Amino acid sequence: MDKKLLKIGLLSLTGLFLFSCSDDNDTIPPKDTKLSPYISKVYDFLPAVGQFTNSLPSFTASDTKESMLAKVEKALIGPKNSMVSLGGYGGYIVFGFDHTVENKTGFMDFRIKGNAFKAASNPNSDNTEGGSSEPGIVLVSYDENKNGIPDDTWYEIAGSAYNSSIKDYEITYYKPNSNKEPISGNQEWEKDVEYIKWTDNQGNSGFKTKNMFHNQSYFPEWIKEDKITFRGTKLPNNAVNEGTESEPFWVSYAFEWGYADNLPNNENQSAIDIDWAVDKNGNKVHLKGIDFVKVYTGVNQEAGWLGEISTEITGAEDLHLLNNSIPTIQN
Ligand SMILES: [Ca+2]
Ligand SMILES: [Ca+2]
Ligand SMILES: [Ca+2]
Repeated sequence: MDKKLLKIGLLSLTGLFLFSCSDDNDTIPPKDTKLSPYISKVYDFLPAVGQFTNSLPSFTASDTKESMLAKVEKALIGPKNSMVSLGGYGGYIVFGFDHTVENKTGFMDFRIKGNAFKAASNPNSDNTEGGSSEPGIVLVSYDENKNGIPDDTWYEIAGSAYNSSIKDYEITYYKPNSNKEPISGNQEWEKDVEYIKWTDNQGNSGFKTKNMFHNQSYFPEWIKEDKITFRGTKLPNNAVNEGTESEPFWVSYAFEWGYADNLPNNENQSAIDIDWAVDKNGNKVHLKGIDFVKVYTGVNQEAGWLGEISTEITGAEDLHLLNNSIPTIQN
């Protein structure tokens, strides 16, 4: 027999053997039921006013809410590390997994990845934990009605700053008039200090400044309405000028635990325990697992020329599917 034919014969025999083998073994899951430990779908995205709004992801004149959502999905689905920015206070994203993330008692369950980092160059030697933290508040939801969409009850993850936060905060941003003459500020970088008007329900109001580093519109351009309102819990300001008035050195400090884009992705306390969830009255709830996650920027503050505190998201992961066992923090 021709050697080549023999080889084909053996291969097809092997194929038959493997086929019959896997046929008899139902513990090997078919490929299409393999679960992803990462974000599988993005349901909603609306950044607030910010210097990276309309640029992470980038808006073009033909874009709509749907096409912007598709760009966010392209950036975040799977084990990638592309980045989207939620802009200033209230800007949000809603995403989900292709399975229910289990709440394992005593363990962290999932992690939302961001670009927070720690830096040693803090001029204030009493504070070694400085760096860039832009905490986002996390909400979780279980698909109670099993319809695959996030129309169920949301529960807030009560992180370490929950008790020092303002509940039921509300802020409205007014769409800027692109023909308005910019009002430059005292600092060279302050291109327009009366750029975007805002008011909140605590009696505060002001303008968000446009800086010289980012020239696109800071108001989400696919929104046709002349104002947008965001509601939620507001965290205390976390950025401090550790320099001087003339030589500012802004440090945005991390909260201890329980937020997105707050601590570096490789730190255990950047992970979330579903058992930290509370209902709208602040009472602890016990969820067996969660299908959907919402994150919104939790701080309404500008850090000088660094711009607003804006939560960035680079992905999310189910720690259990990744066999990453992180004991929870007792609280
Ligand atoms: Ca847990
Ligand atoms: Ca549902
Ligand atoms: Ca960030």
